[in-house]
Amino acid sequence: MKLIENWFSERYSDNLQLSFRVKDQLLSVKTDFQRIDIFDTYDFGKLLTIDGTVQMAENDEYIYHEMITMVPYYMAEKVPESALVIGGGDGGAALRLLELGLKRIVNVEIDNHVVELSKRFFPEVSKSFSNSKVELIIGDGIKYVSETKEKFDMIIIDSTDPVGPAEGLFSPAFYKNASRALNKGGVLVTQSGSPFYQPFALKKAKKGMESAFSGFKTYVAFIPTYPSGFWSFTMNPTGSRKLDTVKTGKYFNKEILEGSFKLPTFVNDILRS
Ligand code: AG3
Repeated sequence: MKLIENWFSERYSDNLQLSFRVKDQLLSVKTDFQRIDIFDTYDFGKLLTIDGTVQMAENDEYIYHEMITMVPYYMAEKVPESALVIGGGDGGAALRLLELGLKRIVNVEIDNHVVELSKRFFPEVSKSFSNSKVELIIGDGIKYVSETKEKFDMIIIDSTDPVGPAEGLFSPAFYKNASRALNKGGVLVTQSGSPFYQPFALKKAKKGMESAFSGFKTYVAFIPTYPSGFWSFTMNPTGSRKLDTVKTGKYFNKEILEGSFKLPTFVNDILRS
């Protein structure tokens, strides 16, 4: 008989948290940047958390990773061939970009431990790093975009929440530098948090985007392991290209490409304020 039940909880507010029942805690490490934990959960498979916040679960990572890559891929004015991923140390965004046929991907992750642990515990996701089309740079994405001479068709900011190490990735200065590294007609997209629990994240992303481009576009997805289960992404506005067919993912499809830009009133209100 099992007498002890173990749970990992992410706290959303003082009065609410989401708890995952865990079989085991596989690892806990404090790096120079953050604390990383890996759990083996009953319902979502292996779970990666950073500073107590869920980053990736085996059983629903496809939603986040499809939505942060496939939507912008089809919103670009030309078929994208190159991409810069900032963050994304698990390799999940790079993996989906490879599946879309991109020829060159530069992935700048600040914390080597995220990459190493993902290789160890999430080999199916992080296998992208062994593809020769992917160049992995361990370094500061903020510094990288301010120095690089290279230009990309897509820039994907796959960051943690805008508190702590990722805060600078939501600043107007960062968006300005990043926009300089974007080819004409290209797409820059960032994860912009839970509109319900983190309206400040969405507002910051919107402001940053507006400071560097002529406006912004926000789209949403259902992600069960993230706060409120309802997540937002924000990108620069683009012209459209003619799309003959659109790949169908496990979450993404042709209807989602259009429908995910239709926002509830409370989200429009955040974006207007
Ligand atoms: N990066 C964004 C996760 C943000 C989740 N926030 C939270 N749980 N409070 C995900 C990394 C996947 N490549």
